[in-house]
Amino acid sequence: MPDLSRRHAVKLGLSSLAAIGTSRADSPPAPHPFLTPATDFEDVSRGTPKPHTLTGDALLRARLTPETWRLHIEIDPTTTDIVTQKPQIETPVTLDYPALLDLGKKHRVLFLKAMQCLNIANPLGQGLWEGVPLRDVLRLCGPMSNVRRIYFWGYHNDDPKQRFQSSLSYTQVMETPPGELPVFLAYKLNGEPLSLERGGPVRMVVPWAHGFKSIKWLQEIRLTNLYQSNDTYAEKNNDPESHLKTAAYLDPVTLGNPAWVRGLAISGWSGLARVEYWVRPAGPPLADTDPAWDKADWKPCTLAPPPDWLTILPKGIAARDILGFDPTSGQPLTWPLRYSMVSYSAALHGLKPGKYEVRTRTIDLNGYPQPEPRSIQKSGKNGIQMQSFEVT
Ligand SMILES: Nc1nc2c(c(=O)[nH]1)N[C@H]1C(S)=C(S)[C@@H](COP(=O)(O)O)O[C@H]1N2
Ligand SMILES: [Mo]
Repeated sequence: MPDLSRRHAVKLGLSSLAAIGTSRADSPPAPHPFLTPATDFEDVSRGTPKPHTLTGDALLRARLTPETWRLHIEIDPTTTDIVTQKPQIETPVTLDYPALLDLGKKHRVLFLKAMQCLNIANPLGQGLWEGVPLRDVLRLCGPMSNVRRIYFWGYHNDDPKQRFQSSLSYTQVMETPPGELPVFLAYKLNGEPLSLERGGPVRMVVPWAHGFKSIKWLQEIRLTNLYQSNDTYAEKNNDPESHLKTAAYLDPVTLGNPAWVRGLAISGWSGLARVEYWVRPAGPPLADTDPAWDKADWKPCTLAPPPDWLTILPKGIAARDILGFDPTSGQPLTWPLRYSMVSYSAALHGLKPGKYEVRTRTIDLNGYPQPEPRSIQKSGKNGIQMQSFEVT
């Protein structure tokens, strides 16, 4: 297909320029890889020593190998009897790794998700996570009554002070609206067993949430009547019920003629309609109240089309098996995919020599530009990013 232009290629959904044998000067730089290799995720872990640095006997004692891993599900013994009836489950449950994989044969879910920390501006990585919905694991406990919240933590050096825990309401765990995604216990990332560094053997994944709900080295689940969130992050002055924010993250500008603005955007809770950029001559730092914001000339960026799933998905995994994809066509039901990242780009033609700054922002499906409608940074960093560059 020698005479296919980049624009045609985009229309056809061909993401690889190499595949069409062109290298025209006005082709955007290649999009970011869709899946982040497990070892390239930015790591956010606490603890001394960090659980993923344990080896040998210490690792076995910590029960962080597939052979030794156990999950305990019980009633929270500290739960107070606020209401007359005590919380109950029929049986406490201890689950081992083969039993979890066995549940996976019947209930497995696959889901593409960006991992992002509420407190760090840039996303940590994007993976194909695989596991068993938490609701199917909790069913092993038999009938429950008077449970209002589920909280969970991982291995933390057997030191309660190091515990990093999170929680969800009973309803969030047990019910999933159509088109939404269940909380699940992940045992694979990008088709491989979940590495120790990424929280293996088993980690919680909460699709809509920031990273602090996705507890690594998961070992304990407690069912409680207490209704408050008792997340470690809640105690640190964060919004414990925040959802992933729709926001654009900006790479350094690729200089050349044209110059390229590019980066990654997360499609969060409120969806992603488009990404826009704004170029202006470099100046002193722009205050949030500067009148220039009202006159800003925002222009559209182009979103990368869906990648060739056959090429990027791990062997043996079909796109139609992933939540959010059409089971017949194997194409995403929406693009971009919710809770995942998409590459964007825009060509800057004909800029006169000089110093510039560029900003990018998202517009969500309600028409709100970033950082609206919720710009409180303790509910997730979604400030507008800026890069400076010079045209010579
Ligand atoms: N057990 C445990 N789980 C944890 C954490 C932790 O410190 N300990 N940090 C959380 C936070 S705040 C984030 S942002 C994500 C980061 O996931 P990653 O290290 O796989 O990128 O892990 C979450 N899960
Ligand atoms: Mo985080």
